Amino acid sequence: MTFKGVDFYNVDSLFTEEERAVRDTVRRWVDDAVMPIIREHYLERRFPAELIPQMGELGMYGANLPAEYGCAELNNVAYGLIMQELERGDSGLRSFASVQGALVMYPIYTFGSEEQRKEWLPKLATGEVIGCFGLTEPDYGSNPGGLITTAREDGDSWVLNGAKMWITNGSMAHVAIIWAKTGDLDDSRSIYGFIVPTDSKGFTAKDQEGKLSLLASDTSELVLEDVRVPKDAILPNSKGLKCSLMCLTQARYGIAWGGVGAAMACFEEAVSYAKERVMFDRPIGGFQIQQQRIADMLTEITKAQLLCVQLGRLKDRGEATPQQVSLAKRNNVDMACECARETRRLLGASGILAEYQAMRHLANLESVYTYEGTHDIHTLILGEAATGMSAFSGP
Ligand code: TGC
Ligand code: FAD
Repeated sequence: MTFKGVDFYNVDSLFTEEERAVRDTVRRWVDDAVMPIIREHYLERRFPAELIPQMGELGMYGANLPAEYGCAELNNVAYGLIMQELERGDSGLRSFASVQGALVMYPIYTFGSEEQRKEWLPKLATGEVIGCFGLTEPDYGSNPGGLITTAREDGDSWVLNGAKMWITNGSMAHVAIIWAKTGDLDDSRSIYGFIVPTDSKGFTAKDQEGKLSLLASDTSELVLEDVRVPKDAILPNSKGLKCSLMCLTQARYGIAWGGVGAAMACFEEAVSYAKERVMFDRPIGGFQIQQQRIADMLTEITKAQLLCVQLGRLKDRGEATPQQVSLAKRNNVDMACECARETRRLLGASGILAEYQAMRHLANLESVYTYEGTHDIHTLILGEAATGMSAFSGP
């Protein structure tokens, strides 16, 4: 059955014809190619790698980057709608595209040399090359400025040492963007991004075992032991923590849209089940408690949709701030978690089955709540924006 969307406020009328066409193409593809297989992949803990080339053909990787590098050169609203539809299918799919586009292609495009752009972007755009982004370390999650992976110059090479944790696409990737310090470990201004082929000697990736979330996604630990890369592997304009945080802003923007997609999938499931499931001689959708659940979901999804459109328009005008992106990521992922949780509850015992979507989305969204800046970190970012006082470090 084709997904019709949740659109209580005619948000559709805020999109251009091209934006709607992009959304509808991805929507159909998710219905046809993802929905029939995602449950099986999730239960078997496998990312649906067979979809990677199709996503490339449809222009889903780095879709807001220029056509001269093989990208779709869409505006940010159309890009966001792609993320929305992918996450309606599964957060793992949106994660894959987010990492490839916002965390691998964006830094190469923004901080790389022209040679690096020409070498990597076209192959990343088709999915022929898969990338991952290594910022988080075992002891540096919310505070990446403290990272201790090092890159030291040695003749014509850089030599990298360190470990990265929780890396999406880590075991599948052909290339990793590794953030490392080139100078004093106390100085986050010495951080640079490096393009590291994953078949380099000394580079290992190990699957993160025991996950109960994002099962249809590859999450890995990376270890770099004297990994030697040529001098020109450094992204020349990536100096300082700020550059890695700029990448996060791109990914967080897509996640804000993705949250809407996951919430819409849950809402549709809740309404459909509420109409069909009969208890006490009537469909449960006729009971006030279930209607409250549905009304709350509809309200929050509608607010989140409007937030995304305005954020996208601001981003297209070059006016969106990282703090505005934080607000949308924080709100929309939390909102999606609530929708998934309430749908799961509305479904009663059926809600714990993989046959329905709610529990899968709920489990996934618990990761989305944590990655790309935990909900708490975005709270502090907004607190600082509002008060001018940073609560990150103590007195
Ligand atoms: P702070 O002093 O605040 O900032 C350093 C410089 O960076 C600027 N800045 C940003 N610029 C662009 N975008 C952002 N989001 C920015 N945030 C900060 C800032 O203005 C400053 O610039 P300047 O010119 O003054 O030097 O740095 P801090 O060390 O105090 O850290 C701030 C904090 C805590 C907000 C930051 O570290 C943070 O965002 N932490 C959360 C870490 C995080 O989100 N990690 C994500 C890892 S990647 C991931 O999770 C991928 S999931 C993939 C998937 O599957 O989808
Ligand atoms: P911690 O930073 O240890 O936080 C633990 C708790 O303390 C949280 O509740 C947090 O909100 C809270 N906390 C921390 N600091 C403060 C504070 N100042 N005030 C109040 N509370 C605070 N990283 C990558 O680099 N690349 C990836 O591709 C990637 N993919 C991921 C995929 C998955 C499935 C997951 C789960 C994570 C991924 N990450 C990735 C890592 C992710 O970004 C981190 O998990 C996240 O930034 C939080 O770091 P942490 O888990 O170390 O938590």
